[in-house]
Amino acid sequence: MLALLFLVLLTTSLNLHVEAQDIGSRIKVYANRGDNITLPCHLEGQSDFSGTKIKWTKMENDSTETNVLISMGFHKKTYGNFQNRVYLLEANENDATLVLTDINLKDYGTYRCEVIVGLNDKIIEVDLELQGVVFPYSPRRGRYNLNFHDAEAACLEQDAVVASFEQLFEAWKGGLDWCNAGWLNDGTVQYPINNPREPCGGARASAGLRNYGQRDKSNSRYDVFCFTSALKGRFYYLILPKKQSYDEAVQACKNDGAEIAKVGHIYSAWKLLGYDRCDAGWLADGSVRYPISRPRRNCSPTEAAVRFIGFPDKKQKLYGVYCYKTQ
Ligand SMILES: *[C@@H]1O[C@H](CO)[C@@H](O)[C@H](O)[C@H]1NC(C)=O
Ligand SMILES: CC(=O)N[C@H]1CO[C@H](CO)[C@@H](O)[C@@H]1O
Repeated sequence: MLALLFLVLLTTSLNLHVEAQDIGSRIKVYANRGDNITLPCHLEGQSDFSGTKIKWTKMENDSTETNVLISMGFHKKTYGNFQNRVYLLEANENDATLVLTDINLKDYGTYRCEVIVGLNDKIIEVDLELQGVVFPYSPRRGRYNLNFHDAEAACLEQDAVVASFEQLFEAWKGGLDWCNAGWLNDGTVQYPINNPREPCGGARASAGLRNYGQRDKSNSRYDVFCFTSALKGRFYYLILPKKQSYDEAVQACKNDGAEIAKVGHIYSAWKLLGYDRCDAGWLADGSVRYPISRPRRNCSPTEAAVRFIGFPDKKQKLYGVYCYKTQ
């Protein structure tokens, strides 16, 4: 209904400065990493766009805008990491739809299509959501050791980015329960609780996200919630005749034409591909984990999860290894 109203406004009041600020009617587009997608922007009732200016921008978390593509008739320019990855579909003369190719994790967010015809300025917003998985992360040196910048680097090293509030909220709705606080990409520190209990914000508190609010990005130290999406390559457990030390594990993957897998890889394979393997294996950060999709005796009996053994002594020859092969 509101969407309809907005279109009516657009078509009947060409002299008004109209902004599509109604969140309820905002367009959402869902994608996986690596996909090519279109971000729709049609302006009904508009006479053709030739000679008009079309400007696509992305809203950043600090509410600034960065340029994606600007088109003035035949002149088109693309910007930053969108360079050579975006173009206008131009399906018809009212179409300002953007094609975005080879989606990556940082493409997540809100895009704004602005069409300027003479003195009129039309804006449509589109949310690009990535299908993926949120996972809590703390490094070898232990819990609550990451300032915001460390947290960004830690997720990147695991083939992930720092999760947004919306991504953590979705993960919480999907059952994520984690009692250590972690950074989100808006600079807040939060944690998701589905089973309220005393050490995690109180047994009587309702289930939800516990929010510590904005924290000092340089001086406050927490864990982090990372987000990753579909894999382009292949994640697998390497079958070997014996258990490995960490260095042997790294070499074994190399010998197989692969690399030792990252924490983001194991979560993505587990969540999005249902990967299940009851063998503890080394990962690139020196942790040992195994992914269980079908809970059973001796293999995470109570829940589907990526089980965490810890960060053992790297010389111990007690584990297998998970590898990742880019295809
Ligand atoms: C996406 O588009 C690019 C360039 O237009 C093309 O080379 C590629 O094959 C497409 N990828 C997919 C997954 O369709
Ligand atoms: C102001 C601010 O918080 N900017 C951050 C937006 O998100 C990117 C990616 O996570 C960070 O690099 C910026 O620091």
